[in-house]
Amino acid sequence: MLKMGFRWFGAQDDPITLSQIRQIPGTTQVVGALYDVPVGEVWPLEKIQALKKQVTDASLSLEVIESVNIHDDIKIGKPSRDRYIENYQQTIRNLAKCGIKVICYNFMPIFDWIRTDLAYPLPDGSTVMRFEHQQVEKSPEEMIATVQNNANGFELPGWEPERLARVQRLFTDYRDVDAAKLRANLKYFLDAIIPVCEECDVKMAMHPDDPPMSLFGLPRIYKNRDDMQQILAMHDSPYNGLTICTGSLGENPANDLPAIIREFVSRDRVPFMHVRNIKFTNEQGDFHESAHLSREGSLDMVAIMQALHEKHFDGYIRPDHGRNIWGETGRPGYGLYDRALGIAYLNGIWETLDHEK
Ligand code: DNO
Repeated sequence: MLKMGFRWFGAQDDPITLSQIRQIPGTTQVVGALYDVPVGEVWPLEKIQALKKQVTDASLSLEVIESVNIHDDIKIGKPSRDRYIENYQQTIRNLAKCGIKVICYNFMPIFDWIRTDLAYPLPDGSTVMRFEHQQVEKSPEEMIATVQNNANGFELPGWEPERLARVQRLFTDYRDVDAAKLRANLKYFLDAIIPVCEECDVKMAMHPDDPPMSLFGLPRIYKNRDDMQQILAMHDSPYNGLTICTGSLGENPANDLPAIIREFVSRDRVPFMHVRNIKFTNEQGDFHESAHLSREGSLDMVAIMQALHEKHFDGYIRPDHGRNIWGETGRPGYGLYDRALGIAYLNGIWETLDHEK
C-alpha cells in the first residue's frame, strides 16, 4: 500500500486546512515541518508534539518531515559544523519521540530549488512555475528578487529571507567548496547522524538537486543515478536513504526515471517519493511544470508508477508542485486543487496496477 501524503505548511502559514486535506480520497499522511525554528537550531519537543497533535486531531498522520534543513556551515565544512550536527542529532531524537519515520532534506549550497518564473500562464489559463536557462545568467540577486516578488506574499520552502539576505557572504564562503569537498562534507554529516537514526528508527531521505545541474558555479551532488550510488555508498545503512523526486531528476532528460526507481527501490533505499510532471519547451531543456497527467507534460507517469508497483514500493509518496487553477491564489506550486487532482490520478493508476496483477 502506498502511504499517500500532502505537504502542509502549518496552520499559521498555509491557507489550506487539515480538514480539506482529510477530504482528498486516499490521503492519510501530512508531510509537515516546523517553520519557525531557525536553520541549525534544535527542534523543541513541545513544538513537534503540538504539530503532531494538530495533525492527529484531524484524523491524519504525521510521519514524514520535509525538511529539516542543513545549516550552511555543515555543507561548507566550517569548524562550527559540529555544534550544528549535534543539534541535528537532537532534532532526530525529538522527532523520533513523536513517531516520525522519515526526514527529507537536501544538500544544495545556498539555494534550494530554483525557478525563473513562478506564475507562467498556460493556454488553459492556469499558472505554473517555469525554468529558463537564459534567465539564470542574471545575477543571483536578481533571481532571488524575481522569486520573492512573485510568491503571492508567501514564504517559499527553502527560501528563508534571513539566509538570502546574506547571499553574497555565502557565495564567498562557498568559494573553495567544489563537488568533492561538498561530498566529503555530506559524508562527515552522514557518519555523525546515521547511527542516531539507526538508534531512533528514523530514515533520512535526501532530495535531489532541483534543477539537477550546477548553477552560479555552485556544486551539485545529487543529479543522477551515479550520484545516488555515491551518496548511498558514503554510509551504507538502510537509514541513509533517498527521496526520488520525478520532477527534479526528470528535468534532465538523460535520467531514466523508471530504471532509477527500479534500482533503488529494490535496494530498499527510497523511503519517500515526490511524483510530479514537467514539460520541456525546447532543445535547451527549458521546462515548465504541468498537471500530473502524462500527456500534459514530458514524463510518462504510468511508467513511473509501474516501476514503483513492480518493486512493491510501500513507502511514503506525495504529489508535488501543481498548477494554480480555479482562481486559487495559493503558494506557487502548492495550491490545493491541482495537487488533489494529482493524488486522484496517481491513486487511479495504482488501483489499475493492483487489478492487473
Ligand atoms: C520545493 C521542494 C524542496 C524540497 C527540499 C527538500 O518545492 O521540493 O524545497 O522540499 O529540497 O529538502
